[in-house]
Amino acid sequence: MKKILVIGSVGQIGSELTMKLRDIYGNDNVVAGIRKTMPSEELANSGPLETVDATNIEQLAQVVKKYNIDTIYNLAALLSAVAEARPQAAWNVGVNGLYNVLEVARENKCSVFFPSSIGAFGSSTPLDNTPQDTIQRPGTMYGVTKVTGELLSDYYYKRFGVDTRGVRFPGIISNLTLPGGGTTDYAVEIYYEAVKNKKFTCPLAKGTFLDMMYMPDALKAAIDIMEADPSKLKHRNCFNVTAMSFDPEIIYKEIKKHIPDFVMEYNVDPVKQSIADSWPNKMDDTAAREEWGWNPKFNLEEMTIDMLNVIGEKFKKGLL
Ligand code: AKB
Repeated sequence: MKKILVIGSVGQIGSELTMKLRDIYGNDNVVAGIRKTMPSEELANSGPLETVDATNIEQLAQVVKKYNIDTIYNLAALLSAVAEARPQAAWNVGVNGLYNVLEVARENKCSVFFPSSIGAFGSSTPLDNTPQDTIQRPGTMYGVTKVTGELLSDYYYKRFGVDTRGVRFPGIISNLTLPGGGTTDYAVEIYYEAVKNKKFTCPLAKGTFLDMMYMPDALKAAIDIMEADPSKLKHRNCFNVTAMSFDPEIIYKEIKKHIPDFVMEYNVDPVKQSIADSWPNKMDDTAAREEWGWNPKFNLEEMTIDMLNVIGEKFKKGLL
């Protein structure tokens, strides 16, 4: 049985991924790595919990040795908009943190999952049907950390044989833990505002198309790539994966089908808009489909029904 460490297990993806991994591999085999944010009761009580700051290599190595970890999911990162406000911190967590993870993985023979992003592309990338292998010259610190992470991960595989694998996540939409400081966060916030206030102010302009994915598919991608037959992988770091592409008008109209009096207005955030304009409209994820059977389950219609049900229930119970 795998022995897994999730670094960043209270974040948007980490909080759900840790619980999913515990379901699959057993509670005791999945260590939740936390830093400052308090974990939920469910996370804290269902399995081992350790303080792990990826920028502290001694602490990281100690936890890996203590639990005989063989697989590390490194989810520690600052999202795109916040990384523009704090570029030094974004580099430290995103690159120095990953370097430590790779070094500890090399010494302890661990596999490593690295989440890259649509942010690894830039305005000189072909933005429609963005190929798996293409120009990557991002203009944001977030993108710089992601491209560096992809290269470092490939290097550790080729040079040291560390089993590194990863995907380029699009915007992830979920209903448990809110994202913080991302450019695609609007596609989560719109559901909460539709349920709570029937009104949403969108920070991205009409016509801004971006790749998106519902959390159950994101968890599946992270787990399936780590379970994939290595002999079939021509790429490793990192695979384009997408489930849908829409602009603010399309998601607004989809929600309006269920909440007819929902209204949306625009107040464009220039930082987020310029980031979004440099990202793909839609990626080509053929390599992931061919090399490890990537096949997302949720489209916009299905995701919207599920999001509105879950958030609606929370609202009725006074939990929002
Ligand atoms: C962000 O918007 O920063 C992230 C991402 C697409 O990587 N959600």
